[in-house]
Amino acid sequence: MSEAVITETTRAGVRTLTLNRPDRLNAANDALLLALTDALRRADADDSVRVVVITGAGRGFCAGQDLGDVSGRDMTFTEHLNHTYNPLIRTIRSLGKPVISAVNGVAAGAGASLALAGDIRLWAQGASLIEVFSNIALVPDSGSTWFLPRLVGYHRAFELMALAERVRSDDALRLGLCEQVFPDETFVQDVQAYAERLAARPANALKLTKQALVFAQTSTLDEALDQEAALQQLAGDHWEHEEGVTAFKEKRPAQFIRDGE
Ligand code: T3D
Repeated sequence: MSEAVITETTRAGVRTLTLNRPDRLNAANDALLLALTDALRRADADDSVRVVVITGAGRGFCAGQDLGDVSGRDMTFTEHLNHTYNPLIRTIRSLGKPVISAVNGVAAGAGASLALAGDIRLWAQGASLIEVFSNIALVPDSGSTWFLPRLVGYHRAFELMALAERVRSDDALRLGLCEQVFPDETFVQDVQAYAERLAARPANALKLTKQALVFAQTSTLDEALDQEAALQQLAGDHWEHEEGVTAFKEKRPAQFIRDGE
């Protein structure tokens, strides 16, 4: 049996996790979801990994829950979400490294949530996103109700969810659902180049920046200011900060990758 998630790591510290059920547009069964969460946790624990990329094999990114896998399941919907999708989304958000959702094709249902959950969202020209849940009379899950309205506002989110409208890449860029759109033909190379650029940035500072941003999304301004002050101490005490300042004074590019890190 082929692996549900293929793991590859480059020398630059980019770990790519490829959902690998291409004949089902990478629709998620439990094996895939648990393998992906496990792979993310491993990436977090591995000091040689500086950036994580999640993408899909074949023409789809992820078509959401595998609908062939639902009937006869011995879990309720609530139990299933708490067992599979929710730990996955929480792991992405709490991961101490940037996670790129590299959306190579259609992202539907929980696959749309996965596409939105990355810290950076890179799309291929031919990619699309569908909050498809209402087509099968379900509620958007895996974080879609949290991510989407923050990006497009309540009303647009409701419309996209109620009508299960397909959002194509040009609209996704306009609506803020992705940061970059790359040509289909060069997507893999463009994502890799982007990820390597990110991997050369100061890893500790990026980890703390993510922590601060995630915290601030549910905090008051006062709480965010306190959190920034605490995290700035951690950043300022780290060797990366000294290197950044020294490089500035010496008028050379900062070197944020050290041997053995
Ligand atoms: O705990 C819980 O269970 C609740 C959690 C729910 C989370 C969810 O994600 S609910 C939403 C589940 N997903 C869907 O409802 C999406 C269903 N798929 C589609 O609507 C369409 O396939 C797409 C719009 C995504 C793409 O359409 P298209 O025309 O590009 O491709 P296609 O021909 O429909 O699909 C290609 C193959 O993939 C096809 O198989 P075949 O006929 O070639 O053998 C199709 O059946 C299969 N496929 C696509 N999506 C799924 C799937 N098989 C199983 N489950 C899928 N979700």
